[in-house]
Amino acid sequence: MFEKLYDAIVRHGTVIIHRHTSPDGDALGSQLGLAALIRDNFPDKTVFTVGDPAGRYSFMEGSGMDEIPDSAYAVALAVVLDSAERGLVSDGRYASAAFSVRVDHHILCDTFTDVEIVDTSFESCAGMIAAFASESGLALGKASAEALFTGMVTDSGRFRYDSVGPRTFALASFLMSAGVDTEKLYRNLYCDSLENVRLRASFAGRIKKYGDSPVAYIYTTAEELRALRRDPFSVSRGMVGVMADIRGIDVWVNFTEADGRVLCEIRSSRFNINPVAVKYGGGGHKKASGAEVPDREAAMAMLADLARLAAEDAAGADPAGNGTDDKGSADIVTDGKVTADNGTAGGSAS
Ligand SMILES: [Mn+2]
Repeated sequence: MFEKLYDAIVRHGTVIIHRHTSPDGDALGSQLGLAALIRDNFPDKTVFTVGDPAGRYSFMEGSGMDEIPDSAYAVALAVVLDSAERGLVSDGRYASAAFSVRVDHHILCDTFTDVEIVDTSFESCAGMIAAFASESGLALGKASAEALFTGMVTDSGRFRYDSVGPRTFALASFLMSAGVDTEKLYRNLYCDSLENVRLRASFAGRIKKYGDSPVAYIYTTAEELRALRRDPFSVSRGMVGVMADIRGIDVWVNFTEADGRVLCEIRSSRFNINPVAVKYGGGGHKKASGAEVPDREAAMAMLADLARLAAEDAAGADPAGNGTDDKGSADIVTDGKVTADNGTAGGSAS
């Protein structure tokens, strides 16, 4: 499925690699992994990686981005990775490249490059680049393998999510045989500041159960948020995980009052909670979605909807609705057609 990417790389002397803004482990992993892969296999090519800073993933080798002039795009191939929509791409100059290819694993909702390689059955974009390396018979170096492995392990929730299958482990095995130092990687990925651990502990103490339902929540008022001296996003997204992995809790929501609204981060270990997020104007994934509601009353109404959904779905045979769209096979689109958007709004996890 990657012939067009391979051909495009062969045909261009300069390759500029983009990914989404505020990069996560997969955005950077696929970007740095592909850059190293091209450098290793096509030493005569000039490869640039561009975008906003790597943030907490700055420990990754080569994560300092390149500054390049606009003129570099005139004869270049731009590769856009892990980005579902054009507005999410860091550095919009990819659009001025001589040719462009996108590789992504999100539900197709926008087409904006000359060649689009989108396959939602992959757990990560890095996994797609690993498959590209494997299918194309490219030599895989340690730097490339470590970056790609970082993307796979982070976007798969440490190989736990539904999207993980035999292919995930086959590709992880392929990467590990190039010498991935997992001990060093996990030390960088899975460690937190004492301050954050204390904050999580205080949030754990505030978990509430919604009646007799398997729904839990934490509600942080605007006043409480001010006292924490944290930005709303880091509390909303950063603290939702304290409610994960609790026996008897299948759905959980972290509510955070900010700027006159209530941010809602919704998660489930079993059910497709996405329709509830969509009902409240948000979106995201089946088991991880987000929304914003006007007030506490609306937040409580959302909990009632989630409790109802959990009760109904638990009675059904297919709790997560896995029989349908999640296992989509390869969508390779080369023209301008856009398929239906299943909802990536709402600022939820990617
Ligand atoms: Mn991704």
